[in-house]
Amino acid sequence: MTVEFSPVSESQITKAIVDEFAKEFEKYVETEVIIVGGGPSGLMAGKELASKGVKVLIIERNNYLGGGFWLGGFLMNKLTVRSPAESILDELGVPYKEYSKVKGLYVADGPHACSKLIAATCDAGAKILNMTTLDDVVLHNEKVSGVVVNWTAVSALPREIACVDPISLESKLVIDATGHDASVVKKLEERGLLKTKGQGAMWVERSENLVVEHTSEFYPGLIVTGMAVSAAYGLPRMGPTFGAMLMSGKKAAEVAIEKLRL
Ligand code: 48F
Repeated sequence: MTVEFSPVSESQITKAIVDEFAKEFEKYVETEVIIVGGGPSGLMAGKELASKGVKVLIIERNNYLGGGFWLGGFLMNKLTVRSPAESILDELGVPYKEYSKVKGLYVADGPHACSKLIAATCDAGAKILNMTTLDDVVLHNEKVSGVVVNWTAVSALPREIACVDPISLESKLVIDATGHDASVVKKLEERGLLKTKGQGAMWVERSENLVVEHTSEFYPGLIVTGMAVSAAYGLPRMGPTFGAMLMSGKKAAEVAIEKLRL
């Protein structure tokens, strides 16, 4: 096969990237919802919000999106969801099967499920800022009103060789979807504005129901979703099963839409 690609210079490629990045970035410096963390709960929340026309930006410290959703657990890339969360796999077009020995326990391929969720979130219109790490929150009149971020490459360097100030992005709401770390919530705890209970020990059967139930506004302007809910409220952990992450993301989007309407 021979292919004749259209003509271009090196500088034109650079300009295309700079122009388009700058245009989009400028548009998202102020947004309706910022989601910190691009794991299953954050992606699901982003997909739901964007599909309802909400302007949403997902901030992810890694180059790749998906968090723990690429793998089941222990480096084995079969993931599980429990009924009724297979309905979300149906929505995303992820193939799965019921585990022959346990009714209501479904198994799917991690890479397939994760890439479908990422694609659905992007297709819905959520914008992504990856390689970007949360540094702090913007706090106006005791309400979370945005985030302070820096490039992950800068954040990862020792302070003494990387004195680069972070920048702020404003939003009406922030969603903490940073998983076990609950990084956004912790910024408020460091200032004595709230107290987290810390994640409890493993108890999958209770944990999934409780995480969805507790997905809520944890502090004015700040909604928690996914394992950040568990860390914030002191709920048991659940290990490598993801139904509650997807359902919690959906609920976080509902809570956000409700707040945006007020
Ligand atoms: O950890 P993660 O997958 O969180 P989740 O959506 O899902 C948890 C499950 O994967 C699993 C479980 C239950 O099934 O126990 O662990 O709650 O995704 C969190 C994402 O947030 C990013 C991190 O890189 C990951 O992709 N993240 C964490 N801290 C920061 C961050 C930060 N400070 N700034 C930006 N991104």
